[in-house]
Amino acid sequence: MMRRTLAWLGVIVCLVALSPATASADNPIVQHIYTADPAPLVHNGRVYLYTGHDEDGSTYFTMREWRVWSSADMVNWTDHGSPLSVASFSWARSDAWAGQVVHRNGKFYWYVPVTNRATGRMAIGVAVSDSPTGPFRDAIGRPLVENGEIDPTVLVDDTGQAYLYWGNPNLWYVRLNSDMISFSGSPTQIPLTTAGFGTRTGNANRPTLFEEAPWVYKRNGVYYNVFAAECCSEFIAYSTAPGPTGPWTYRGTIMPRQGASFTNHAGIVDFKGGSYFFYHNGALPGGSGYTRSVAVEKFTYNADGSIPTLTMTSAGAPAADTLNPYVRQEAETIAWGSGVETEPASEGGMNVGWIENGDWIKVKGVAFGAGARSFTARVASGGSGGTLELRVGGSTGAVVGRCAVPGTGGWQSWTSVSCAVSGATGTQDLYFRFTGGSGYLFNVDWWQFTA
Ligand code: FUB
Repeated sequence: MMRRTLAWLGVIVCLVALSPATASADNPIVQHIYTADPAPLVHNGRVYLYTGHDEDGSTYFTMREWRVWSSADMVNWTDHGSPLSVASFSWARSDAWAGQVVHRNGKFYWYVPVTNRATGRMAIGVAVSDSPTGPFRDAIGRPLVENGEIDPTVLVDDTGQAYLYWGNPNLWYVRLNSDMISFSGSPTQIPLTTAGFGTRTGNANRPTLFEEAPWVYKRNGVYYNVFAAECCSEFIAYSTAPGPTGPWTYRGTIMPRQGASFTNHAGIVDFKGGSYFFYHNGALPGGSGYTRSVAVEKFTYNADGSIPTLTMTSAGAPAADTLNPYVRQEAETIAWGSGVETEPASEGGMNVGWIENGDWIKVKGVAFGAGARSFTARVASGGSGGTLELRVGGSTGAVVGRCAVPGTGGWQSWTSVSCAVSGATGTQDLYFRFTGGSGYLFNVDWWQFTA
């Protein structure tokens, strides 16, 4: 668990938040676990973010499960837990590495690399779900394709033809059938030419910059292949092509080597009128090449379709929308959390837990409008409870409400508590600050204001 290592970061962020001239950090996107290998998907007005999960203290790519997050505004991210793990594939042994989810046929297909127990080689599996948040199940009960290489990405072309690309050290593609769980023809190598993928020096076995992590998509008739370049450290570069199978032309660097992780891994989507670049680094306390965190930057394509050079920031992307406090919001919808963690809730979804005195959560861009009158939260406590403070202006900013939370006899024994609210108007960041005695105080499942 990361709460101890994150405590000091919370103090720093709090101080930054209190400085009127400085925006508080929103990168990395998730603070309570390490995340890696982002794969965003836009669906029905939300962006779903599929990631790996680097285990705490990992000294290799120790990854057992994938995680799902979603957002309607690019700043507040809802934790949907882990709907897919190595254990979901009966034939897999380990290594829940970088994958991607695509939507087709009314279903969500998640392509992932894992190690095949029988062969000891990396293979690509495919899982399927009716929902972007799962649960996902192994779609075919065996590898979709296996050649010891990793990092699948899928493009569904305008023609309806889908392509699965993957590879390290080579770059492969195969034509997927419309069922998305089988393919036609044989895996084919994309020629790694220096014209197509840039020139690497000092490595006779790998003459081009292509290392791994392809992310293939189409925009305005141009096919983009964004990939991790060179090793180690990696930077993010890209190539373009007039068709899905090439010929590719190297276009240069998107994100230079930065950020305390020797790998990087990109995913790009357009959302609510903006373009967003997801990547990972080692920005959290304890962060490294094996304890990574996913972050996001907003960008604008140049007029000729080229992608500008991007720098990692701690500010992250600006809000693409506001958050409505007058509908039920999940407690695990968080812009920044200090000290808290999440777990599956008995009433469905996830809840925030492991709350101790002084912990806090920021929810960004809350549209209170003319003003909130009261607040209700769904809470549980196997201890003696505490106080849920509502603040604006910072985690120790002005108090606009205080809800007493009783012991409820169990950490999943839920009850609703309400309190009056005064001074929450306009659009501003909302802070939940948790106070009480020693030990864990209470859990929170969801909350809602009334106008
Ligand atoms: O996360 C494990 C591996 O590290 C991924 O498959 C690669 O893309 C690199 O990020």
